[in-house]
Amino acid sequence: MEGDPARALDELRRRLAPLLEQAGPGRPALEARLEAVFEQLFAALSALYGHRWDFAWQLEAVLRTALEAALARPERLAARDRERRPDWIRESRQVGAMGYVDRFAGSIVGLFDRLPHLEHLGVTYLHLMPLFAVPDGPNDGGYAVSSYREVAPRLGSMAQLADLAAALHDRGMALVLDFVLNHTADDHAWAEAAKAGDPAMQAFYWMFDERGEVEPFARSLRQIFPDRGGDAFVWRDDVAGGKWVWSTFYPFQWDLNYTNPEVLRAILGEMLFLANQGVDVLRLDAVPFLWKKAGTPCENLPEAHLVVRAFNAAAAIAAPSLVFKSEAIVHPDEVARYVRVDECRLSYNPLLMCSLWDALATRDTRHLRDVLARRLRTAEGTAWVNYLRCHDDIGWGMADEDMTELGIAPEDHRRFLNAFYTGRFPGSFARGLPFQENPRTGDCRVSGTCAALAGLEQAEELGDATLLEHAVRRIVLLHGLVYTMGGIPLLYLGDEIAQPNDPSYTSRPAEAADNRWVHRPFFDDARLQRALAEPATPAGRVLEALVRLKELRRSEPALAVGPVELLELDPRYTLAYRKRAQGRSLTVVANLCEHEVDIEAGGLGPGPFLDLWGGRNLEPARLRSLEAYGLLVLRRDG
Ligand code: OTU
Repeated sequence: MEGDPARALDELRRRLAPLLEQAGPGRPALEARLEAVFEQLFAALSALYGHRWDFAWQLEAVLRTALEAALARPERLAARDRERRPDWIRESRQVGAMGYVDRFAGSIVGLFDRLPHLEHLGVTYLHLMPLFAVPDGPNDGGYAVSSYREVAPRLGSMAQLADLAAALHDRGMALVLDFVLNHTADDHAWAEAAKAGDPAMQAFYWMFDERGEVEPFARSLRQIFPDRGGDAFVWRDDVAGGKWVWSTFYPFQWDLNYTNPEVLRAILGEMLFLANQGVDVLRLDAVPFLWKKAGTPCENLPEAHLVVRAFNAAAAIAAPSLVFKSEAIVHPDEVARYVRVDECRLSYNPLLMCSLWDALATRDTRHLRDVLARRLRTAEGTAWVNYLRCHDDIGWGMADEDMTELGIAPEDHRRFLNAFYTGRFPGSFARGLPFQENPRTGDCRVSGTCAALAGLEQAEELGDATLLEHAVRRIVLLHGLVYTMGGIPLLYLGDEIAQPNDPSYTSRPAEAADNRWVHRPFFDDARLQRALAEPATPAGRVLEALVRLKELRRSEPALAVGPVELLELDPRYTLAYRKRAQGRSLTVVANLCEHEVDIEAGGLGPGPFLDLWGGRNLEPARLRSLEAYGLLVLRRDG
């Protein structure tokens, strides 16, 4: 049966008839979904596990898991599956926001009180950071999951989460959750059973008796968190018999072994359980690491894609409106490979993120333009999630070869960007912190809130009015680009009121060693109230700008996902692009430098234009320069 999907499907239909039967009137639709994706599922699973004697059984088991979840799907969500247009992710009206439940709202119940604020920002896509049960003490901000079916008690309960999902849906918002599928916490029930000596559960993880067995893998791996010391393997004598355990990230996060099909099926069950609580988008954490093979870097292996395709097909049967978002912070070529309708329809756009900060530091948009011109096209049905920063550090993930072509020396340039954004470079406006500085290579990444990185903290410290003005304009400008580029803009909650770095993490033992906490501040309610009451303050100006950007997205379908056409107005400092949709076009012009810059406005084509951002009419013939960090959003008038 391995080779022939059609025969396999016939046979499986017979074997699974009792389950299909239970779908009652929903059976034809369920069978149609099964048929539509069966080839994809079969192709992925047979490539991964077809060599196994029990492959037929494994395939059937995966399908059973999907069908059981389909049968358990609440009617409200089944209706949502039928109504939701798959292309919603590409609409211009989408606006994303992310944050930690406790830091943004105290608890899941507290989130209900924050809904008016989210509506004010036009949020349609709410990404809550991991909120599941975790070990006490360090848990990597929730990325060490002890149970996928339990909410951390201090945040609330699964029933409250399901209620929240329903409340969000009623307001036109989608619920996005992290799905940490590369590893579990070392106190997950599977890990506990492995410790107790259950061989089936030890086979869920990568466990080795001898250091010698580890070496063929260890030699070719990159260190993700160099600060932890050692490599990705930890000796655990609390595992029966004593074992080396693979842990790519922190030692308490144990990597799951997807060469074992039981792992894929178990994780599928957890995933579909969450989908059935009302989660619309699952952010697949650390997706490049899912598959391991000795002698390779164990990142972005072809099998990692097959695992995602298998999940995608199974989810299409059980929870057809579920969307996957890829979290792959790797080379741009590799990032792009996960963005496909049969893998992840959504993906973080780390390249745009770091290229924007790059242009801001260098006052040179050439690399950014190059990125826009050739790297960020998306296929039908997919979209980027565009962001300035997230809960993680910023890494300079540009392609070396692109930089070299532009005459930029990659290593030196990254060193410059790190020095600039950690405030060590003379004249820098940024106040970031070096994250995971590697003393051996001198590499690091950067932590910091948007306001801290864009100069607001420095300006406030120095009490300098010009610096303050520049900092506010930078923050507005960067968000202006992210909101108009196409793709879902993703705001880190707190950045809409320009919250500064929060150094208080150093006094919390579970956080002190990880400075990413500096940019995960507790939401400052008093600051929000002031921002609302005093729109001329920096926080007030940023908030007002974000509300206006939301309105712009709502009224201008040209800002939906689609090609970005570059225009050239000057050789270096500015960025200008045009977006078109439904017979309308919109042109965005930005100056990424703190000086007034001369431009050749002929590049805009014939006017007159209405500048929707500045609220005035513009005749290109009379436009000779752009002000410091100026932003124009132009619609052809008439
Ligand atoms: C992710 O990040 C999460 O976003 C982090 O918050 C977690 O610590 C981590 O996984 C472990 O769960 O290396 O510096 O290519 O770069 O998964 C952040 C993907 C990370 C990795 C990414 C990882």
